[in-house]
Amino acid sequence: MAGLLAPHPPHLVYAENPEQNEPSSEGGWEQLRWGYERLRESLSEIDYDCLVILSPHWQTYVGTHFLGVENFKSLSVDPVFPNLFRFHYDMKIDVELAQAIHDEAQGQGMSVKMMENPDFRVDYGTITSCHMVRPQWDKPIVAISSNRGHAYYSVEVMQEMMLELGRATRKAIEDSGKRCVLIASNSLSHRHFTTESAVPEDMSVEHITSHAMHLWDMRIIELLRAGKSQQVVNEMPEFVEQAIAEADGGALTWMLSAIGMPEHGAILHGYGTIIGTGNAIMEWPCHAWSDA
Ligand code: 2X7
Ligand code: FE2
Repeated sequence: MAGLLAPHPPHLVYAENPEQNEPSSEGGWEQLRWGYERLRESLSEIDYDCLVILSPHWQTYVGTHFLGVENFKSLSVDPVFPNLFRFHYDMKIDVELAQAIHDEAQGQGMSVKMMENPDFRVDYGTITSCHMVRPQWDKPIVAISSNRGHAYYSVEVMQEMMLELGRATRKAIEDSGKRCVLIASNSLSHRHFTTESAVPEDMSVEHITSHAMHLWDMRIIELLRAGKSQQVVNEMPEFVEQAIAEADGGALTWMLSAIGMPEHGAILHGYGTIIGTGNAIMEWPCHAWSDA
């Protein structure tokens, strides 16, 4: 098992110019794309069966949902950046593992549901992170929604639910015997510009929105590099409130819980901003830890 923080701004796919994406670019956001390159290199050394991902852009307001159809194939258009992301995806789902995590979470009293509509359009967060982690699209995926508990309760309640979902995920994966890479798909600080430059990939205008956002990003990265996962979870309410952090969707807390709230330091593969938001690419190579 390995855990990843793998952010999903569609700009990264746009800048890569894969054949599945309709718009074309002159590149951009290289610091982050080189970070993803280093992550892919690191993952190429391990053999795994499946990607398990939680995306804050699949928003379900009644419980946590799991994609529950073997194959999803369609066009995904980013609602905010249709000029950057019109991506033709063809995705295999590990329905068996999705169902097992669903059942385990249900057994723990969580509100959960399998999403069995074959015409459902998969969100761009799931697609972007999966593409950047594994552009070959040859691994089955378990995709988990964000139940937005912070919106109608609080960040604290959302965290508790994600800790429980993480434990259920871990138990179901262990029982399945499958080797999984778990992806928290989110940016860190998430205050973004409200206008776009004429050339979106013009890097002369790319920077963090404010010093305060930079300080929060660096704090979270240093804590994770130092193995202080529990402290990050403890500080999440302040981080979410002050940095409008995209970890509000629960992905980071879920992933840290699923890999056992590690005290081992994470590897930082890259950091960069995208329309002012802070994004870190990080890896927790649990498979290499003797106590894992
Ligand atoms: O979804 C995103 C994001 N999280 C950050 C920046 C830009 C676009 O999309
Ligand atoms: Fe996002």
